[in-house]
Amino acid sequence: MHLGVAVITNEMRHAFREQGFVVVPDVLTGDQIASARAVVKTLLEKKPYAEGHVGPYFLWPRFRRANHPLLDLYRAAGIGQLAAELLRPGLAVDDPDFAQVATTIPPWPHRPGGPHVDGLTPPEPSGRPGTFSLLAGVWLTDMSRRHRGNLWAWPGTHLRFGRYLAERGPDALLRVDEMNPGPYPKVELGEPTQAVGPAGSVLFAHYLLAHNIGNHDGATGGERRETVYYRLHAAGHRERWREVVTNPLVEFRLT
Ligand SMILES: O=C(O)CCC(=O)C(=O)O
Ligand SMILES: [Fe+2]
Repeated sequence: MHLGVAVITNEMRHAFREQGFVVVPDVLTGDQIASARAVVKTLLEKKPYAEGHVGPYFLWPRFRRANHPLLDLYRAAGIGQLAAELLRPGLAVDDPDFAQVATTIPPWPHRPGGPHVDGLTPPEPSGRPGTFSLLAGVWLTDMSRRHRGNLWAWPGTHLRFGRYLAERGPDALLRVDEMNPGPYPKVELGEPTQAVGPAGSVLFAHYLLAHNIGNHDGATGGERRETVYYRLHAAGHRERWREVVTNPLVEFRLT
């Protein structure tokens, strides 16, 4: 039986720095997966998708109370501590104040035509672009195979996007009209890949990484994809975002 003692290895840190994302298996125990799926079920019962709906369906629960079950999941699974193992020593992760419940109801054959970056449409109320340090995706359903609603990612684009912003200045991030249709800038994308791994894995992705919602080739009435995303800020990120987006590994640990 799996006991939930995942760690970030040097190889994982290397992959994250080079590719812009890494999948850490065995973060959640079987019991944690089951109780998180029950939470998702309850949230979906309160805000259901339409009968016959196929494709992506998202909820954005806010953590108004200290003990929201998805904040409890974040803490019980040690997501913040794991994420901190990717960060420079001494840099902690702020607790998130919302989650995204991302589901995909099959069949959803649509393949993304290109990627996007989060947090720009719209920016934060202050006008600051909604940058964060890294995305944590907690996988509640099996994504060992591709085409099951897996996230699509364009490896290495976090570095090329960083170079683009270093050349133009960080405020180019707010010129969304120069980044259509994504929004994502016209940097070399290369070939996309689908993030794979079993249920209970956690995907960590760099903020600048090109990514998009994946297809789900399951049958009508088949199991929906369920991911709980947390958008994580390293302590002090909002004061340092201009440095971070022009020097994309500045918050991250070397090995
Ligand atoms: O569906 C997914 O896994 C990705 C969703 C996403 O990229 C977003 O909502 O910003
Ligand atoms: Fe996104």
